[in-house]
Amino acid sequence: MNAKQEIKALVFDAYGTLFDVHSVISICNQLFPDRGAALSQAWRAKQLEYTWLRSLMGHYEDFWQVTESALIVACQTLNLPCEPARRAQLMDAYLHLEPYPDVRPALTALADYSLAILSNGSPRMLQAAVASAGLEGLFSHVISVDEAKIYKPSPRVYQLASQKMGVAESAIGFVSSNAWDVIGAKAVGFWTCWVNRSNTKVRSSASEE
Ligand code: 2OP
Repeated sequence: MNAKQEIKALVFDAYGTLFDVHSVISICNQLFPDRGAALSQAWRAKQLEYTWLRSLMGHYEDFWQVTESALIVACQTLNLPCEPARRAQLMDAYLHLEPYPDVRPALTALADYSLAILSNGSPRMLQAAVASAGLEGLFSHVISVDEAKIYKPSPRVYQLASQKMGVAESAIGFVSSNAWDVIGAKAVGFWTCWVNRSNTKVRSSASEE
């Protein structure tokens, strides 16, 4: 069977795939002129690093706490003063991330499938982001890793989607812009779709070298 015949449910990653994590650049620039892009990059990199470290160490803290710790360290690294009032403003931006312009048309076109989100985000963060982007009602499930108390790419996270949706791994198509997330989903038997949002150049085979 091919993917089109077999896939019953489509499961989307949230941050970087549906929601643009770098939409925080404008508020970062307001607070730290001309440093917005650098802060956003450092913030996201630390955020992901901390999820992987926490999973390996077996010390789960939810994504809100991880995101705040990452912000503090990113600011320190860039020598940007980030007292509690500024920190609160920046953290609040994470609840109102902009959706990519293709998200609503794509989800609407795929409405014949069961659609879900599977994300590192805490339930409160995901609810806020979905509501702020006007995407409420489009998903049958919004699933947070918080139920498994471990981050992607742990197999337990992807299996959570299969369990919650009542759909076999082999009947799920997983969509993410994060290549490592796609690889994690593939490892448990999902069909996968990598959304190359950063226009990364890829070679399809060694023979092209
Ligand atoms: C997410 O789980 C990996 O940040 C990404 O939403």
